[in-house]
Amino acid sequence: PQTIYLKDYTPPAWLVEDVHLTFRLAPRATRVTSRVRFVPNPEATAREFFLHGEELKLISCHIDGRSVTPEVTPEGLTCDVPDGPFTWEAEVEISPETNTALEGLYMSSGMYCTQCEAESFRKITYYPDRPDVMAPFTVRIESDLPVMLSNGNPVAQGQGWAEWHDPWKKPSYLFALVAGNLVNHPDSFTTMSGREVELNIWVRPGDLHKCAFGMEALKKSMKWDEEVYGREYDLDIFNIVAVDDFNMGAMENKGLNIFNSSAVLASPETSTDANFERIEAIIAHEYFHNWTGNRITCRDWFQLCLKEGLTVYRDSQFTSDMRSAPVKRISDVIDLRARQFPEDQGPLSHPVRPESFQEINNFYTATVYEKGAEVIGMLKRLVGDEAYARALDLYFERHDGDAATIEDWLKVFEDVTDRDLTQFKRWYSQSGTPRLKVTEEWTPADASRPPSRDLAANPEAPDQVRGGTGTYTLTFEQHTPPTPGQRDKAPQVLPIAVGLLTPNGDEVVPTTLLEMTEAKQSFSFDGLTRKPVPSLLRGFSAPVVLEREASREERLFLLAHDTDSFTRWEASRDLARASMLGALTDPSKGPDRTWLEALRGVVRDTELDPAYRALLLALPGENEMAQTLHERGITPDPEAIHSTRQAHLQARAELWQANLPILAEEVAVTAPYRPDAEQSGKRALGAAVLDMQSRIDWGKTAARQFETADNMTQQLSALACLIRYDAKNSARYIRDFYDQWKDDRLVIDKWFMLQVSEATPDRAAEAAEGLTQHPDFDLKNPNRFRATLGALAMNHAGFHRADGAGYALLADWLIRLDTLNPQTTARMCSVFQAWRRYDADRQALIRSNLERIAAKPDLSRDVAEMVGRILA
Ligand code: B3K
Ligand code: ZN
Repeated sequence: PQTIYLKDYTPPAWLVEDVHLTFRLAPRATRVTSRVRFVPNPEATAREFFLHGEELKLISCHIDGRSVTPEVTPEGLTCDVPDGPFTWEAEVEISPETNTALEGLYMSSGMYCTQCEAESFRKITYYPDRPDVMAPFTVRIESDLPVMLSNGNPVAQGQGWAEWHDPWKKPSYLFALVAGNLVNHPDSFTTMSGREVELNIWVRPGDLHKCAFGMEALKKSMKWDEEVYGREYDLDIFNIVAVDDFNMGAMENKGLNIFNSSAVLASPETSTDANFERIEAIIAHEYFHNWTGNRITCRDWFQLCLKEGLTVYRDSQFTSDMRSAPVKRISDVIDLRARQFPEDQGPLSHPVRPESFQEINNFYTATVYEKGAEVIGMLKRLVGDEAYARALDLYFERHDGDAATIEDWLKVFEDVTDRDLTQFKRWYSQSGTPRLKVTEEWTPADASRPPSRDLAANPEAPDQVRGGTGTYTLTFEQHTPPTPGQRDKAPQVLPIAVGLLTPNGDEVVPTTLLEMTEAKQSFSFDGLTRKPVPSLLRGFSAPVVLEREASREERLFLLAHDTDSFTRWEASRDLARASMLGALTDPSKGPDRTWLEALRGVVRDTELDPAYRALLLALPGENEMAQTLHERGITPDPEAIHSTRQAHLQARAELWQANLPILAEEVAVTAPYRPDAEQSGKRALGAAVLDMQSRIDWGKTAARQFETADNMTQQLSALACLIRYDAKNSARYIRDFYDQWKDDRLVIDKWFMLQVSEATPDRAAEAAEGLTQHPDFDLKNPNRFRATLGALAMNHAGFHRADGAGYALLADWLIRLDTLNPQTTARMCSVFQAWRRYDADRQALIRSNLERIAAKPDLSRDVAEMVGRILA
């Protein structure tokens, strides 16, 4: 397979002035005719005429009305063309019904839909399928189906046809078409300049009652983007469609967002609080793309983070504003560590802006998305909120209608702030997670020196530090281990937010941003009377691994007193990690009781947000512990991690036994179900309490909750506890749940997933294998596949079972799926990325399974690239 390099970018030879498409829909023989007006690109160096096209049956083609015979290859076609502007017309035939890859035009439960990003428009017709070719589209759809949608505004419709026109020029990856027997949940939105926009969520008839929440989320997103970024919507209509078979969450096609039904449909009875929050965030994310992605798109796919990093950053700001900012930040860091850190520290590590690829779909990664968003957060921290706002205004003004680059993006910040961002740009080109070592030094009060004026003059400074002459110095050393293709790393710009606390808990130095640019750098604080306690990397101000072994006393102090909610949570996390590490390295050691006592105090503090307390309670997961051990040069033993973690949870439940009823009562929700932050937080804490109670009463309380819950959040958390702690009856509850929900695909996905993710390590592979034999298992549906085989990989100890049963089962199914759906298969291969963490026996087992996948005849380019990189 061919490798594409960023450095080889050349501008397109031909630009497109406008596009007319006609679709005559038929399941196995859809005819697509295109009429495209090409003009020479004055900026191009070559004139070669090449159109992408894959898996197309070419019926005819014409240039300026004359029939031509192009040279066709599996990748596209070339043709002799005039020197000046001309009109290209082509007719092709495609087969949506047999398209199981879910890329291009395909069918899902009787409806037609499309997915073109990144490079699948070429499976619909011949076209320059690259994001720097932008054009207005007019689309005519012909079919018997009642609803026919495309991008832009509706122009006209009649019996059996509909026409759409999108006046905004766009790249082909934003093209979309939907046709089906659909019903809509309608609404409207009046934009800041007073324009009325029609809004619709289109679903299959049985799903109409699951649209209201998504619609509210859409309206909130539209309003928020006006208020916070000054961005107004720009068409008369905005459509969202829910599709059951979809490779990812959703897609931001201009004016016609297509969603995995799991990312838009919700009702209290069938969706959890986490589902609601995710739906709100994805709807916002896709909507925000209208400006960051669609109006300003990417010059080429190497610039993917330009739209994805920024849009993730924007949707996280939105969620922080709609819900709780500290809770959102902590959840994002948990996610970053779970998904991005292992990626950045393993064989798949790549820069936020990759420099080469074989299959671009393999680069829709946590690094491009989540680290890409972290980079924007750092930039904002460094320049300040006000300069960030001005830079964004300039970005929208300067680049509206452009296919832009990271250079363009950074330039607006340089122009607005006069900063030189050359070094900062390393965040885009250098892969790997920086390690940050910290040492501290305290120079006590020196009587011969006059007291520090700054602090003495500061009326906010606590009394006991006034007049001090002591100096506290923090020395940081940054180091990024080598990553594939990048041996030597240069120092990065690290914004390090620190606060200093006095031993009685007052903040003597409020949050201050230190700007580290050297490999080793010191920062001093003077005018102090006593050695302060540092609160480091507040808000997780840079995506690094902090290497500092603080004492247990210091961590306990921060857990009790830190004024920054992130570092306070981090102290609790560090204590949990230290306790588990202690038990793992010395089996005679049990859980750290002092920590558990201290944590109990904080968790009982009713002044604190229940959602935040739930986060304080959550122990690092088994995968995170494996990663932590690996970072410390210890080979993780999955079984030992599992049993140690369980022992911790058990000890805590027993220790806190007397407090559980009171906690449960405190978080009980009596008001009607609402999926908002307040109620969800209480239910999250409630679920943690229920887990502890279930360890003690063997599922008695959980059974009651399972029977009486009026919402999926509580029904599912109860079922999880019953599977975990009531081995005798769990089969019955699992059956009851199935009987209750067998007609709801999204709930049955949960049912599949829970049985695998909650299975004991010795049973997980069998549970997954058994479910693949269930009549409702559907290899072609990515949600169901992930719910079954993806869930196995999430069951850390089950997946890594020493006999290799987990690896073999997953590899078997990946080999089967590759023939049908390369993209989902390739994505799932990443569960093997951390294989070198483990012992030699497990490594050998994983290697042989990866080699088995690699040896599959006709292996897709997607999977070949992934397995090749993982094994390299
Ligand atoms: N832009 C799409 C992702 C497309 C993935 C293609 N393999 C969804 C999003 O990020 O909003
Ligand atoms: Zn996106």
